[in-house]
Amino acid sequence: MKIAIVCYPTFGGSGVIATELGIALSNLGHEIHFITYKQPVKLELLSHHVHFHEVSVPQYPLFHYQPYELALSSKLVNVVKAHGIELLHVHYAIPHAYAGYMAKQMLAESGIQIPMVTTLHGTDITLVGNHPFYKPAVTFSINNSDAVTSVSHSLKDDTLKLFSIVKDIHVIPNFIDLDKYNKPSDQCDRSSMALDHERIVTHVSNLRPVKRPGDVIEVFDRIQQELPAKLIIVGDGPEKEVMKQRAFNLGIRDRVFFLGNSDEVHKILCLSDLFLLPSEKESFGLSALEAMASSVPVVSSDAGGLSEVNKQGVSGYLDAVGDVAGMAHHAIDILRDQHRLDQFKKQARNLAQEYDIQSVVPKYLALYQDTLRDFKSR
Ligand code: GMT
Repeated sequence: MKIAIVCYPTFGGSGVIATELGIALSNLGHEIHFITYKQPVKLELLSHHVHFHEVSVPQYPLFHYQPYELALSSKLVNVVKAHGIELLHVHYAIPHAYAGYMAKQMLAESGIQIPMVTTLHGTDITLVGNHPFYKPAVTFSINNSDAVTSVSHSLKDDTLKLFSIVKDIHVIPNFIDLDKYNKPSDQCDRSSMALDHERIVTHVSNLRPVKRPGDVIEVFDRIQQELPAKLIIVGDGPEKEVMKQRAFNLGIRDRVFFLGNSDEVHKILCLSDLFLLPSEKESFGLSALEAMASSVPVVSSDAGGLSEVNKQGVSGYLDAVGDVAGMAHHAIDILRDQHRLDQFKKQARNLAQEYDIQSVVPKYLALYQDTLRDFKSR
């Protein structure tokens, strides 16, 4: 199959999933064309099965806002025509589903009919897409997709609650390449980050307010009052300086390491003992799954789809959004006793196996095949 994938090329989960999906499909012999404004961070190797088409938006002084959707839909038209693409898969509704719909209309004028699958990832529904300025366009482009998927049941429910959706939404959960995350912890060099007797707590995100990064510092502060520990923060974003200041004010700045963005998160998780994810909203929580796959238990909020991934008392614990005392209590409970920590580590890895890339990618393939068949029979 020749498939065009539209995504954000950044460190965000939607871009990671889109890229890993494309690579997995190409390994199965499909021809994949990534269309976005920069080469996706996880796309290291281009091969004859994997292509990248850059969307450029020429600057023009008249435009206060540069029209990315226009450039993207034109690029889609050109790539579909030049490479005989059979299906579009757009990740993140805004503005990808809208641009995809426009491309379909333009292609139809040239007698080319092509189906579009839209995958909803989270903030395109719960945070941004729900804004009245965007809502009609998001509703329209979801309803006019040929198939729609969401990464969790919770996100599907939110989509149906927040928008007037007439389309079926298929839940296909996010996935993980378990082999990449299976390094035994005794093979990870912890000594660069902590002393032997210290626990390592980790948080990975885009450090936006929706992740409640301030709670990460608050929870860690309570943990380190009870047991020796270090905190590693991976990622970059608008709350980073606030976090540093908070850590400084609490007198724990020397115990908190900000590593910035990294495409080697698996190496950092390998040396971690606990993962914190206290988000306000989280449709799935791919970073929590990455932690679990690395045998790292998760203490998270119970927002959105997190309870579908992190199981209470098995892979870690979930507390109400903002309940930093509860999260700290649960974190200490896991970290205090080595036997208990080992048990949680094992259980976290076992649960992550439900989301193995090998079992989830075929679900997308089956959906593509059904969508193409229905589309052709119309
Ligand atoms: O979390 C973010 O702000 C990034 C965002 C994205 O689009 O990359 O993440 C969303 O999609 C991920 C992949 O499906 C999910 O794992 C995240 O839970 C979801 N984020 C939110 O819902 C806040």
